[in-house]
Amino acid sequence: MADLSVLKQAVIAGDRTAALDLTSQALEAGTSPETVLKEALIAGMERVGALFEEGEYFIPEMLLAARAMHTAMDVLRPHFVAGGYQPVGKVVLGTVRGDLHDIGKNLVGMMLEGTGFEVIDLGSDVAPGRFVEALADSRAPLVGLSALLTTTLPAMAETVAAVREAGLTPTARVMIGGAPVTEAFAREIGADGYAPDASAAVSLARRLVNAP
Ligand code: B1M
Repeated sequence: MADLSVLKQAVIAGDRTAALDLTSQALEAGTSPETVLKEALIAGMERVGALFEEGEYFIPEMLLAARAMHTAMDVLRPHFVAGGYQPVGKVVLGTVRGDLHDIGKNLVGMMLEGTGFEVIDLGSDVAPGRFVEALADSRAPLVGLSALLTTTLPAMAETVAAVREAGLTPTARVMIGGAPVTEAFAREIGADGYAPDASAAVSLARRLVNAP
């Protein structure tokens, strides 16, 4: 198996070229895409978060790390998406208003696509009305909301309320996730479910749309 600590270090250093090469090499050496993702890329971003908290890293370093992670994810994407199960249904996905973090949301989208969902990705900083509009236009039975900041949790609650108030047909189910989100918060704001990570998001999504 490839030495994933070097790839993790490339993400931490924001070295996009090394992240790209080392991800390809790890896959070629037979390391699974899931292992590369968890043990190098996500582990690297966790370290970046810790360095930011410790005052060692600032926004530019976080941005470079995020760019390196995105580049590596582009290499991984086809491996997840190639799974290609039976079409399961549509899901509208986005990061809520005021929140620019999109790496976790993109991962969730990638895994959903890989398990047969058609993902309508609205991006980040998405206003509640935009989610409602996309649900009405697509008639998707499911919407996924991501938030990474404690300060954007109220926007998540607002979005759930907007979806409920819109009285969509079919009634859309709402799933939520992101680092500050909890099961208790999901219950509190009336979401239909919470997933702590991208693979749990897939199981939850399948359950919410009653897929076998
Ligand atoms: Co920001 N940031 N950031 N940041 N950033 C965090 C989140 C923070 C925890 C860092 C820290 O202080 N340790 C902190 C939040 C503190 C808090 O609210 N309690 C923080 C802060 C404070 C900020 C700013 C306010 C900094 C500032 O300006 N002073 C600012 C806010 C900007 C804004 O959004 N308005 C800011 C900016 C940024 C960058 C733009 C520089 C960059 C984002 C780039 C991008 O996404 N394109 C950035 C980054 C990279 C981070 C950290 C380092 C990494 C986030 C990440 O991508 N993690 C982060 C620290 C950390 O998380 N350790 C931090 C990897 C990713 C795979 O995990 O997103 O958790 P995550 O996704 C997981 C699960 O949460 C779950 O599945 C995913 C995969 O397993 N999940 C879902 C996510 N969404 C889901 C949806 C689902 C289900 C599961 O269903 C729909």
